[in-house]
Amino acid sequence: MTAPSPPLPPPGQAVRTTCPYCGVGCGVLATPDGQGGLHIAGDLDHPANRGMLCVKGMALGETVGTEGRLLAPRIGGREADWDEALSLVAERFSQAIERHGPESVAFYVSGQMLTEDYYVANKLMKGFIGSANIDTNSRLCMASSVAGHRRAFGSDTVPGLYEDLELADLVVLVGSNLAWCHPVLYRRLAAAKEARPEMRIVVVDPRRTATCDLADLHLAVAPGSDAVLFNRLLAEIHRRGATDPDYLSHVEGFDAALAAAKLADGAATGLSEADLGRFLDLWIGTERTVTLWSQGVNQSDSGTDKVNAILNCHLATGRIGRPGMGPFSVTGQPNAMGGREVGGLANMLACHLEIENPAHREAVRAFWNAPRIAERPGLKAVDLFHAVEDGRIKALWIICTNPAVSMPEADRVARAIGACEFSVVSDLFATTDTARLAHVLLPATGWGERDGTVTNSERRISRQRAALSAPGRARHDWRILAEVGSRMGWPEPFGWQTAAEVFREHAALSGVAGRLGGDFDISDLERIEGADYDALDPFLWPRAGARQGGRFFGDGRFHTSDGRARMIPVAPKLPAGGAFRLNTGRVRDHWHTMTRTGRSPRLGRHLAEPFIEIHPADAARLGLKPDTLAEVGNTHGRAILRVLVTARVQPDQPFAPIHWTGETAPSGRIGALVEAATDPVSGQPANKSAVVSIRPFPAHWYGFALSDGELRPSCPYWARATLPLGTQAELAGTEMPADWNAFARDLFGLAVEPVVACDPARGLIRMAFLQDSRLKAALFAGPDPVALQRAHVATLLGAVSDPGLLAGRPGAGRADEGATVCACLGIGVNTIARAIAERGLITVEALGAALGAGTNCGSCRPELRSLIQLHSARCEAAE
Ligand SMILES: Nc1nc2c(c(=O)[nH]1)N[C@H]1C(S)=C(S)[C@@H](COP(=O)(O)OP(=O)(O)OC[C@H]3O[C@@H](n4cnc5c(=O)[nH]c(N)nc54)[C@H](O)[C@@H]3O)O[C@H]1N2
Ligand SMILES: Nc1nc2c(c(=O)[nH]1)N[C@H]1C(S)=C(S)[C@@H](COP(=O)(O)OP(=O)(O)OC[C@H]3O[C@@H](n4cnc5c(=O)[nH]c(N)nc54)[C@H](O)[C@@H]3O)O[C@H]1N2
Ligand code: SF4
Ligand SMILES: [Mo]
Repeated sequence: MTAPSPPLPPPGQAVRTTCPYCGVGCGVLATPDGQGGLHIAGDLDHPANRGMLCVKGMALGETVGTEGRLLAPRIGGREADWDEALSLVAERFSQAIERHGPESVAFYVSGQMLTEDYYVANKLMKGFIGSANIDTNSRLCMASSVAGHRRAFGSDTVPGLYEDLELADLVVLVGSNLAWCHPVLYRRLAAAKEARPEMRIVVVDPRRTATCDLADLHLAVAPGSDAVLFNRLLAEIHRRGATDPDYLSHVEGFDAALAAAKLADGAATGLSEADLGRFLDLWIGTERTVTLWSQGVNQSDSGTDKVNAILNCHLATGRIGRPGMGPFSVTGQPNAMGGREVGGLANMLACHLEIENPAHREAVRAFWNAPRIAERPGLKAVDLFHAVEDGRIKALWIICTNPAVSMPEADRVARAIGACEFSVVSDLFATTDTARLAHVLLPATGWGERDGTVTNSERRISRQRAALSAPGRARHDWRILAEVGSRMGWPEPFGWQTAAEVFREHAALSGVAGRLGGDFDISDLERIEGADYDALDPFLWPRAGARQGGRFFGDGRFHTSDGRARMIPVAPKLPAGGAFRLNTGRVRDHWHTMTRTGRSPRLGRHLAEPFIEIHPADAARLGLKPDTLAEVGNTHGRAILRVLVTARVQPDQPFAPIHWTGETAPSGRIGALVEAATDPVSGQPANKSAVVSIRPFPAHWYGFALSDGELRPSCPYWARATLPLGTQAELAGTEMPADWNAFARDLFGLAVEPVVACDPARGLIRMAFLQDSRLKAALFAGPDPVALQRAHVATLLGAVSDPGLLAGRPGAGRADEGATVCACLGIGVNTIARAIAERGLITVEALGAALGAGTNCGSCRPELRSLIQLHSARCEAAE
């Protein structure tokens, strides 16, 4: 049943595939090592990355394999065979539909599914079940960009290409931490600026991120004020006579948009007149301008307006769809774009067609030869889980996403899933916070095993190909969905045998859309043979025809009823001040809920526990000391986070990363703190602004533990990370354990006696568990945050016990690395700082030549640059 197509390669032969993480969509060469693992390299021939990979891509080999995988279906916790599981799912969905109608069931899917998977899910729900209750985690991610594009262009079209970033004279990054979230695109931008130093880069972000490192100007705007900034820009474009009258003949709504823009009060951005003026001069004075944005724009209760405020400026100046200029929404997930192409959102049909349009509905229904078609938009993510909570949804199927962590009001969402009459989860793991709540678990094949297509941020479709066989009884997501569709009574429409057949049908449907005037048309592939599909090279859509070079809208033709674009009047909505507004986002080396990146020791080295960045003035006022713990809470939830005091964030605007879960740090789940407020147009939640209160967590002790086996912490705070030969954990509690020996035995599940070193005067406990004089486990604890060279101690696991072990420091003559900066080569901050200060290495290249740092994947290059700035400045000051 799960025979992959094409056949798997022999060991040693590379498979060309695509990275499963961010929307850059880098080409990867994956070479099976013959033992279930993969060697990874960048694909020199892939146009997105030309051989480069970031650290997450480089570490892909550490995240595959069968360890910890869900290998067979489970029903109510017991293993079941596929036949039983699929029949049960089909029966319970059919039963709910029969008794309560098609709106009583829902799918919640993901921008990390392949296009083929997504296509099948959408066809089953919208065409055959006849409801549009299929929504996706793209609602939390791209929905405001989709809505903004549709309002302005009449279609959800990204006009530009990656090369526009390289061709531009000005790149404005709005609410995007490109250096960490789209690292290869960032490196392309950095290389372009190096080649043409006159190129200018502006970062608009309340926080000083690693991306600012490349910026000529960082605008630390007041949170949520982006629309004010772009309204101010539009008014100034007009005042200076910088509009493009020819282009404006293709645009409706200029006057109304301008009238709204003129009301903008630049002061609301919180920027100085000088900075604001510099930005206006740069933007208005530079024709080749790309404005790129991401979640700082989308994840807002006025995200769609922010998007349109940006689009208005590009439309007014005609800077769109030509080389080196245009608005550019970069997508987060590897197939966010493919999901939009198949119509995976509850308010879209397929191939960018509109659910509200009867002609579109009928065309899709007829193509599918479906008994019915969803008549109106379905429930968007937040509303969908509310409907699960109040029992309107009787059967729920969650595929390739972890909403019990990633949804706003995550505790509430988890309770709703747990209480649903019938819930199904398809995942790689049984242990995710969401999977643990489901009645039925279905084992899916993951990256490296699955086979299909994805579309990146610049509309480039690439193949993901299998290099490993499916573990256990895991099956491809599309096939699982098709089997359920067949069993629900539609064997013929769901009877595909290969992913290529699904792709052909999708391509053919896009031709129907194209004939209705749609932008997405790849119908020249509707008859692609299996072998050609297997060999398909990455390609851009549109593939041919009038849209030369793959850009849209340079010609002023849009997909609206009259072919003209729309400028939208935007009245900025500003958040109320006063409270702490918790900003949330990503770190360099982890992916979302860490179900895969959490398995890689290399990726755990950079940042190993949940934290909160807080401004020094706030920290002083709250009595929060560096490295202690803070308790962050509101009516929705509560979290305990490590305190990182830094002026990178503004006062009252702390930041916390989103990656930790019940599996890795149960008190670090940030989604639990975010209120489910949504944008009125797109339904996207405002994930960047949780109103919280903060206070010191009353820890009486802190600990650090490592083990070559299991770690079973039971204290109020713990955070776990994977080591090359085991696991480490940060620990803390409000009451000192009465018996440390008993505590350690429970923690490690070990019966052997530890070697103990205590320092009663300072209340320090140090324990090592040895076997054949090799270190099996160790615990360090005391009343203050544990000061210890963690990277060093981790190397001692499994080694013959080192005399320096219980001191927690390297022995004489061994350098102390400090926190890891270059994860690929394991080079720490102290080594780098010393090289800068003592050896006068003041370029990233010099550090690379001397230490190797930054020479592998390059993800740490922005941090290397900051360290150079910091330490060379210190040297100068000391001179
Ligand atoms: N390493 C890594 N890379 C990833 C991911 C990952 O999990 N890990 N996930 C991928 C996915 S799905 C996505 S969607 C992308 C997200 O990519 P990004 O959007 O670049 O990342 P975020 O960290 O979510 O947020 C970006 C920035 O928005 C800023 N911000 C907050 N509020 C505002 C505001 O009001 N205005 C402005 N202008 N900025 C604001 C934050 O300070 C933050 O630095 O990353 C993708 N790439
Ligand atoms: N507060 C806050 N919340 C946020 C955000 C934020 O910035 N702040 N960002 C939001 C954004 S932009 C996004 S995209 C979401 C991401 O949030 P999620 O989608 O919930 O996060 P992931 O960890 O990517 O979840 C993917 C799941 O799919 C599983 N999986 C991986 N591969 C496969 C496969 O091939 N098949 C199947 N069936 N399963 C697979 C993984 O094990 C994992 O459980 O989070 C959102 N939530
Ligand atoms: S930039 Fe990194 S995470 Fe994104 S696709 Fe490329 S290798 Fe993967
Ligand atoms: Mo995302």
